[in-house]
Amino acid sequence: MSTEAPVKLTHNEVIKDAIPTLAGTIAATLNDAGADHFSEDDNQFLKFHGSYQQDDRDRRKTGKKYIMMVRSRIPGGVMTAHQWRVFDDLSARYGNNTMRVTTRQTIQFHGILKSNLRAVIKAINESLLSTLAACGDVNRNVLAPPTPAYTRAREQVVQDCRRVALALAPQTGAYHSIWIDGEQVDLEAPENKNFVDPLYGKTYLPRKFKIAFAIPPVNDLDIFTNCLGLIAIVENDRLTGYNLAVGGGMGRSHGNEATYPRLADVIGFFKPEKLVEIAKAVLTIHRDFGDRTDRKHARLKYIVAERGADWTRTEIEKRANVKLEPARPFKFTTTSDLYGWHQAVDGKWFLTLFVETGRVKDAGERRLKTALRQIVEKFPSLEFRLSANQNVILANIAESDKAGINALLAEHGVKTENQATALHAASMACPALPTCGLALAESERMLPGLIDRIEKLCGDLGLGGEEIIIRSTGCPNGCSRPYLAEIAFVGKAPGRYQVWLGGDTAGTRLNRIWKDMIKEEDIETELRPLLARFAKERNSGERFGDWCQRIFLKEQTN
Ligand code: SRM
Ligand code: SF4
Repeated sequence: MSTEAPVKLTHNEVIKDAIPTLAGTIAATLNDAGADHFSEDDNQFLKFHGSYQQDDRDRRKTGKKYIMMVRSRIPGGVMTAHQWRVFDDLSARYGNNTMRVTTRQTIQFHGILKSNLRAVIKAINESLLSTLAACGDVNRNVLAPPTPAYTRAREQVVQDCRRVALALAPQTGAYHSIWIDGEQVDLEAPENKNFVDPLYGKTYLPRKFKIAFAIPPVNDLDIFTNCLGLIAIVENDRLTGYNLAVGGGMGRSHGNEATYPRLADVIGFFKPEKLVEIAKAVLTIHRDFGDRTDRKHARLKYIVAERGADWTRTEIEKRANVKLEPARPFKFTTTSDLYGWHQAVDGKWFLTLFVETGRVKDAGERRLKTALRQIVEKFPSLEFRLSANQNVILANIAESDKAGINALLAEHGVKTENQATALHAASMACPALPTCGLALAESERMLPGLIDRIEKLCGDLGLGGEEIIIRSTGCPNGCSRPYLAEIAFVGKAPGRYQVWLGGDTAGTRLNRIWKDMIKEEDIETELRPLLARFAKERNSGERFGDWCQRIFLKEQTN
């Protein structure tokens, strides 16, 4: 008789096992005009379909007002002008007339009513994009370098990104039944009850899984924060293969030391032919070894941290039937986007537009949303690329179209040069309030004003124009990847933040906590002496994050 205590699986595992098609009763609830929201279990299934049930937290005093968030899946963040136009229509017709470019190169709609959810998801599918697996315990949107400036090898890397996204997509037919055909899946039919996804199995992954591709020296998608990072090794403009990085992630919880941000380990090199096998090997390691008893300990990063890089390498080699070569040399130097107009390697032009906190909207004189709408109508062959820094890149532009695009942007108050000050241009914020149910403090609505104040402080101290990467989140989950920033504000309670210091400009170093609970209005007072010391003591050209790491944080530890 076994003496081992029975394993208690999380509720998410129990419901996936019971309904492996992930259909839940979503379609039945959609078809019930009297129901204003989904059950808690269906809410979990909805995530796999790319939607979250939220409520407007600004309006809670008068009772919960349910709204839906819809997240699309856009491998590499590449959209046609037509797809942008469809998304623009959907946001105006069914959402809150904004489109939010996310830190994983997708677009989120907020404020959709349950009664319009099917129309939105159906239209996204008809535009030949999807929402399937945008969220949930599966592989999420796969990131790829959006900037076409540097090497022709980018095209191959984007193809590889699409190949991996397709190979790791879940196979359930429920998505089609619910959103396209509008039918409730018969949960008792044996083919549905016994459905087993060929890759994921019956219960999918223990938690989300994330992949990104990067081409050194540009790390504009923070590759080391992904479960699986693929670092392209390019020689003479040709892709020779990928260095493999495994086990990154940002999420942590306040007061739970067993949860922590972690950068991925680089464990070897392989040729592009083995890409899909390698990706499947890493994903199935997560599937088979991930902790299904505790969702706070269920990400791949904990397997890699606890079992070690050598174990992980051996397991990947066994599963993919490949011998990994030693990792090839590479160096990242920047995480930023190239703002403004630039010429790509193929001679075409591209324009990177700054989007504050990723929110594409019309705001006062700067009517970015309308400008982009008019641009897609007049220039239907250009391409959109969403950056993981929450910006929009217009690409594949002929020299002769530049003037017309500039004119439309100028008419709507959108600049193409000096679009934002150095601090704004290098900042990111997660949405937090009022839509995110997990937010403990403001982020998107707070950060731009705070940056104005820090900018003034920098000016007073002789640091005007200095670039410092600043990121904020409304809770410790890390959606804007704050633990890589030079300064991060992580929400702890309403109006109060932890402050983290010491990330680098290449996205290769985690920062460390400095203060645990600062009131938002006290942030400048707290930062002033530190920035003043930095201005006086820095080495020539030294960045704030590097100085913090070299001097200040060391003093704090001693
Ligand atoms: Fe995130 C959950 C927004 C990128 C770590 N994230 C959420 C939810 C869905 C809240 C929820 O579960 O109820 C947020 C929806 C807010 C809203 O109102 O829209 C949310 N995450 C976002 C976005 C929109 C932030 C943004 O500013 O763009 C990003 C959407 C990405 C996408 O298009 O797929 C987003 N989230 C990230 C990233 C960054 C990345 O992947 O590069 C991270 C850190 C990396 C990582 O995964 O470790 C991240 N989000 C989390 C976590 C913590 C996971 C963990 O390991 O503990 C949660 C909470 C959870 O999963 O339980 C979360
Ligand atoms: Fe919500 Fe926290 Fe993510 Fe911000 S970091 S969007 S508050 S889960």
